[in-house]
Amino acid sequence: MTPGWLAFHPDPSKPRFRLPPGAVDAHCHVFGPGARFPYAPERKYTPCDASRDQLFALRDRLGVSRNVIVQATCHGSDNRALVDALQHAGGKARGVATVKRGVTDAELAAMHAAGVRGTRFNFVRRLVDFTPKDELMEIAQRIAPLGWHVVVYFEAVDLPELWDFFTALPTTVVVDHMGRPDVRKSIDGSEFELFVKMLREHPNIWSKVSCPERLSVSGPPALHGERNAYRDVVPFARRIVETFPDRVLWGTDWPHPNLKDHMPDDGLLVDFVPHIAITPELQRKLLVDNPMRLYWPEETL
Ligand code: 0GY
Repeated sequence: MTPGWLAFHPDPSKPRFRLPPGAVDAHCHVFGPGARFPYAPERKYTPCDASRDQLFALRDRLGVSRNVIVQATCHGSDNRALVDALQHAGGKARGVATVKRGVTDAELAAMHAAGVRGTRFNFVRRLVDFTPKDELMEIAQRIAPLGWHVVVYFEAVDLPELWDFFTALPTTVVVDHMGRPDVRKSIDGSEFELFVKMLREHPNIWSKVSCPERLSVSGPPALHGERNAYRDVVPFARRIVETFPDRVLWGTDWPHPNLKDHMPDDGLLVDFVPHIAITPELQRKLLVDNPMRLYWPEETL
């Protein structure tokens, strides 16, 4: 594991907020185990192992019903750990893979059969080397006929440069972690407004309102026992949930790669939800209806 980085919380608290039946954790990962599913040679960090069985145990502890497992950069475009997790989830997990331009139709079909429903394009410089946009567009065109979507991860300052590419994608586009706003800046400032404008003008673009623990400056609760964590992220996430209630997803981001300062208690991340989706209807859309429509459409017809 990369020195100085933390392992996931060994004993997350039981959330106070009761998730609605059928709730989906739509952003989480599996890492390795490295001895069985080696990490990619080109990776920028080495995580702690975080197995599918540990993910499924967390799911049950938090009261989540299903997972969407997202390929992380430390596994590159080798999706074997992801596919293995999907195949052992009893239908309760779907996935987002990372594919390269040379991927074959047979490989795509095999991933689809395992439960993959999207591909991820990562633009966070500390995590990946640059992939040319024409190559990514070609991949998007390959996966579109399968009904897959594209998940994009980037930093807010890079949105102006990425705007034309994102808005030209031929599929549903899901933005990780609200496009990583700088929550020290005004919610009404030009940076966050550009993100809101992108969703307003492009009804195929969705957002995950995840990762308050990464975005927060105020951090976890200072007082032991207080469960109102990451409050500086609340106005940003709440605005997205209330403006685009049918295009938002929530996830834990377990096992939280790359965190150095503190490791979130996953129970607190669940208790964050009623602060950003304040009515039962908004909660049901965020946690159940939207992820089901995107990842298990055959069950929602
Ligand atoms: C996340 C966030 C991070 C890492 C990755 O694929 C990844 O390695 O996404 C991060 O370091 O911000 O969504 O897991």
